[in-house]
Amino acid sequence: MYHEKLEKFPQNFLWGAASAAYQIEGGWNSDGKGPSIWDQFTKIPGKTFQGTNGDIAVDHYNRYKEDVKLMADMGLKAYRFSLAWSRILPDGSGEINEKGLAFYENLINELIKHNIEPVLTLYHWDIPQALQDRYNGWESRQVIDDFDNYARILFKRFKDKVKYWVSFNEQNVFTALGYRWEAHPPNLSDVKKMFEANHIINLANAKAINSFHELVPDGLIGPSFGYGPMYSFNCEPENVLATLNGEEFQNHWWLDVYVNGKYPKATFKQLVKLGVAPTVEEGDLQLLQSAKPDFLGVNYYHGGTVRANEIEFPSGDNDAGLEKSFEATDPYLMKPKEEQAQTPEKRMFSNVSNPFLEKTKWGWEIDPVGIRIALRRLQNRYDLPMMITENGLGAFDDLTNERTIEDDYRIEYLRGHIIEIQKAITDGVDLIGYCAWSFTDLLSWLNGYQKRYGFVYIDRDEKDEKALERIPKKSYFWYKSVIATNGQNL
Ligand code: BGP
Repeated sequence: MYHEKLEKFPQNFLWGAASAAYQIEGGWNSDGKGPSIWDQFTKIPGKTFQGTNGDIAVDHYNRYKEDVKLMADMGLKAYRFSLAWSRILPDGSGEINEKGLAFYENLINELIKHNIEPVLTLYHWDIPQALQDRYNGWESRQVIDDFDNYARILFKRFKDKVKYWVSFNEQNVFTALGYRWEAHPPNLSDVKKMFEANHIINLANAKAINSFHELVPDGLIGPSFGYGPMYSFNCEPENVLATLNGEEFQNHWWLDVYVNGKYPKATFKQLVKLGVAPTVEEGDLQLLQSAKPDFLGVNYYHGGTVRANEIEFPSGDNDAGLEKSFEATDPYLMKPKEEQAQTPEKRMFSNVSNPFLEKTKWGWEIDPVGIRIALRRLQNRYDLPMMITENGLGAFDDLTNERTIEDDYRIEYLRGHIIEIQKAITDGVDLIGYCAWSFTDLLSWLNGYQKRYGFVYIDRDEKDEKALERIPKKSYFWYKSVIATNGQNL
């Protein structure tokens, strides 16, 4: 695609930055907050880097005014943050904790006072521990009403102040890490449970979106999906087919449900054969189809490269052979054949490294062009307005003797991605805004405080909170000028 001249960013483009409650707030039991699954999980030895947790995090709960002031001085147009469900409903349902709600109301008022558009995420991974204990959280259909109740409290309270709402953050990531890889709470490795919980989350998402449209007709709501476009390793047709499978299994499996209320057929059939497909009850698909998001939130860090799996399957490998291993004919009653069922993608594709891309210190591919590919593919397939709700570089930062942070590498990363976004806009993509991850440094879920993403340095480390001083980095001043010139000074 050739453009003689790139188009300007739209007027009112939302130049933003993002965060999540558990990663910044601290105050884990302040003012009546109940524990979330993360409060419990991070205390299990060996689960997080050097045993770090969000008990204090970067103390945003007590310092939000200082943080909003830094946003205002930067000229930030939008700030995406999440609410901790257990701050508002310590028990998950029942009595509202007014003090918890007041914290968010004050934060929102402070943002509005400084002309910063709040982008409110309902759920960024921290379900109340009480609901986990009561009925295993997302594994039970009871959670659908409880989540809706929580969401409705917020819709009613903030409908006149908040226009942009995100329902779920990276459902693909928290279900996989929580139910398959034992890396997030609830710390399980059970693929069947992952697909079951995921389906229930889809229903909770749909129900809450319907409530939103009833209660906040002028607002916009959508999920934030962790999207990574799939590339074929090469042009060998088997690999191209595998890439199709990869895109379906890793991405369309969620996005098709959000937008069209349907699971992609090929993947669903595979899961049925393996006995790990979710239980779809009567009425589920109608609910899913009734709740279309108004926009798609896109979290982009990197994509993935795919080729056909070269593993040897048992002789005569085919679906007939596979089916013999099941005891029942009703797909929902089939017993998963362990090894196959725990790795359902094995027959569809395998992930390989991309020789053209460099990686961050944590092994994440750096691929600015991928953000343009992502936006183009999503626009074509779903045709909804989009917002980049996360994108950024995790890096070690050094505090110099002059107490500055010269993070040119972060500027280079962000600049590269923003240029590709501008190209995507010029291509015709409908993009509302861009929220870099993150505004201040914060707790990386599993990587402690040393993996930093912020425009603002927070002077603390794993062992010592120190004074939690806020120090704007070089990238802060760079982004300030990007915003001031609406993307002309990159
Ligand atoms: C996304 C999450 C964010 C954030 C980011 C960086 O998946 O939505 O909450 O953590 O990734 O991840 P990490 O801290 O693991 O580098």
